Amino acid sequence: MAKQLTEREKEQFHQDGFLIVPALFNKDEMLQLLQIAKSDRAILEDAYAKKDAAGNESKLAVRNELDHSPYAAIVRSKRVAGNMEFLLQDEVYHYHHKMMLKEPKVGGAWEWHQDYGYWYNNGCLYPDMASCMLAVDQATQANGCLQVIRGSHHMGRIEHGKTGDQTGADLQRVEVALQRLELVFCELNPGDAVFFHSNTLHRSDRNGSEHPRWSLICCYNTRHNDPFLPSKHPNYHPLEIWDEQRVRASLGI
Ligand SMILES: O=C(O)CCC(=O)C(=O)O
Repeated sequence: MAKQLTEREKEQFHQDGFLIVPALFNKDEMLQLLQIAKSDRAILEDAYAKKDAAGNESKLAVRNELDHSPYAAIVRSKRVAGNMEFLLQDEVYHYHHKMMLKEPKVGGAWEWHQDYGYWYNNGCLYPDMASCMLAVDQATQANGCLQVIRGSHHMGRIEHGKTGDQTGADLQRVEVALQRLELVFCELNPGDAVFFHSNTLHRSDRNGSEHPRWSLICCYNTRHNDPFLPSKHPNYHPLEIWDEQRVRASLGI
């Protein structure tokens, strides 16, 4: 049975701007995904680097379309997309998904930002969008796990500017937010997930450890928020949501 989030969890998501869901995918499923991803040449070939403010590079492979891959099956899964509809209270569609490749010792930081800091410029009228980060490797403070500021999505959209190759949030506001709100390190085991609102301030440190930190981030927009500008990410198109059996079959289980 797919894990179905509860009303209480939905309330928590709207209160905090994020929700950590332990074991959204089980050990076998994540082991399969890990093996598939790490031997997937296309990911390595397509991944491109983004420099942080200190010049360290983190790689990511972004997909704007859904193919027949297991990553696409996860994007379509009830556990991710179905729960996302429950949290955002509307039909959702696939905005994009990306494998984040934070390699041992070299993987750079992601600077403080809101995803809506980027997506606003793509003609999305409302911040009614969110992402689900699924831990493929274990994510710890040592290998640069995701950090979020609890409740920061209530601040609304913050000005963003260039920092390294990335777009970062106005640091004066981030500083004050950090004085007033709680900083949370999202340490995750493989298969754990964090759903986070597009206005939630988040970042991650460089990976100074010996351990890789790969994660799959599935990003969704809502049907009522169809962008009014063209961008590299798609407009509304219906998303077929798959049951567990179909998702597991696509993982080869
Ligand atoms: O992978 C990470 O640590 C952060 C990624 C991120 O901030 C994003 O994709 O918006």
